[in-house]
Amino acid sequence: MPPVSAPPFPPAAAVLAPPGFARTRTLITVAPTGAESTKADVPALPVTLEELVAAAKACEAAGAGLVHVHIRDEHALPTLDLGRLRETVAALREQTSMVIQLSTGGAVTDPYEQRLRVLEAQPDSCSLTCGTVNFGEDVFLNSWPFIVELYQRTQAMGIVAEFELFDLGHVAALHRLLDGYGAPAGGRVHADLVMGVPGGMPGTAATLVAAVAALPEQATWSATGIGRSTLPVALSALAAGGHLRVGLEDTVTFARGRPVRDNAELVERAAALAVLAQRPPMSTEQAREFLNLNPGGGTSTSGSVTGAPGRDERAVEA
Ligand code: KMH
Ligand code: ZN
Repeated sequence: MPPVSAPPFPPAAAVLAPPGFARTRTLITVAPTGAESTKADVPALPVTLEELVAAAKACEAAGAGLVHVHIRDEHALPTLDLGRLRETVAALREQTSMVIQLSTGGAVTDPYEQRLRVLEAQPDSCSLTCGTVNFGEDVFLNSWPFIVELYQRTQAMGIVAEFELFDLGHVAALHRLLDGYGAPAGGRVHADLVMGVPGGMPGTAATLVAAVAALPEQATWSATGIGRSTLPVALSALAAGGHLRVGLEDTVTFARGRPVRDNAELVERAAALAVLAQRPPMSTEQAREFLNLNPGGGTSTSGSVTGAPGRDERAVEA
């Protein structure tokens, strides 16, 4: 179990400014599986390691720079089994060059302790949801103590936290987290607006603009629209200078009455939109640089639990 006390990370005001190409390129994240759809309902869903790696490779070729990973067990049900997670990270590292982000959200039924232990699989990045939200018929629980515990562990382990924001209240919680506990590992504050969940903020242009306006000043962000809000959110995000997340976790219908062929189809569409917006997809190398990740793993500004640098050792841009 990793220690829970964080090394001295800089205050939130000292987060890194994004590199110049963050304005001219689009980070495309693919979320290929999720925890909600069943293989029976969505046959294109990658549920085995082989299917997941094949999907990731196809999505990388189509322009995705980051893969947000949920895994399934031998019955294709969501699992946070640590052995499987480690195997998954190793396979994705070997066969792709994408940034590997493990979900710490898991399924709504997953206990906090298992969600914390996901970090032990040593991904480049992990999702960190900044509050509780009604989630269809369910509740996706993220208490403040859990959020803080998870955040401090990411800092101590040099894992880049991506802040998942399902509601405007979660944006306020992100400020509270940064003010209280400093910048994330890597120094980049990167958030993902998850819009259109029944119970969360709606997937509309007006809501996206309000959420973006409320983000911390230096934050970069992507957006994803669940279900039929996919296209309005993607188009709004590009218009507002943001990045994109797509995938079968969020969208199973490509157009009215037409199921998504596979994850790569969604990435291809996102990449085409990004090209139209004259902000083509980032390469995987650029995605790593964007998040301040070393090519060989770990962050440039933090690393081991004992060796994480203090504020003065970090390259903090004005
Ligand atoms: N499956 C949802 C309950 C995340 O990956 O961090 C949570 C989720 C968020 O998908
Ligand atoms: Zn997820």
